[in-house]
Amino acid sequence: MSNLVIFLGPPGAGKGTQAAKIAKEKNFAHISTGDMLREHVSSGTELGYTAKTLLDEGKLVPDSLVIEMLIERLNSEDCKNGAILDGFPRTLAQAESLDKISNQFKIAKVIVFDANHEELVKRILHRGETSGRSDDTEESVNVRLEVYEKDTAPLIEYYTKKNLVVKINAVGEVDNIYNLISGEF
Ligand code: B4P
Repeated sequence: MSNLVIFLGPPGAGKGTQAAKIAKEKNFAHISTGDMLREHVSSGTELGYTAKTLLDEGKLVPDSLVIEMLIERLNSEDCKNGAILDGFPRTLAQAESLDKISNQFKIAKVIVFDANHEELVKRILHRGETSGRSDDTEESVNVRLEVYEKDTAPLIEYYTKKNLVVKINAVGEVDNIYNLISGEF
């Protein structure tokens, strides 16, 4: 059975930054649902077509589509060693879908990234200056943060009840935060 480590936290908290480093170091697959959706948009698939406007507006892509995409990805060979889920689950329905495949995958830990609102807005708008990401804009950032509070933050309690949560302070030097997370693997 492969281990899954979930990175949970608001947009801009640094989940993607840390997941890329840790996955390489620990030989885990790095699964970013945000990256996967952006790839669908750029390659013009049907899913990408549906996702495009939602991504731009900072809204979530429908659960059924993201769940199907994720489950298919988890069946890849490189997930046998374990995987970091960066940005999934983002809703209760997504979390429950993961529980349903607990015969194949075990959630080892849920790392919760904690960062204040001002820091998140600052990082996202700063990235927007160079990223070309259509959702790194002032209009979208507030929607993304609201969606996080409403749909995703309740998952902290969901996983706390399962005794899986480790909270880390995600404000500070990237390397210091990396050391905190690395110690949890
Ligand atoms: P994501 O791609 O997951 O984007 P994110 O939450 O904004 O980023 P993350 O927290 O990974 O921040 P990062 O490391 O990049 O989602 C984008 C969209 O995809 C969603 O809005 C949604 O529409 C859709 N989507 C994705 N998953 C979905 C799902 N499961 N269901 C439905 N829809 C889904 O860091 C941000 C910036 O901060 C970077 O510029 C980085 O360099 C900087 N940074 C990182 N660490 C730092 C530090 N310690 N100090 C200073 N800056 C730092």
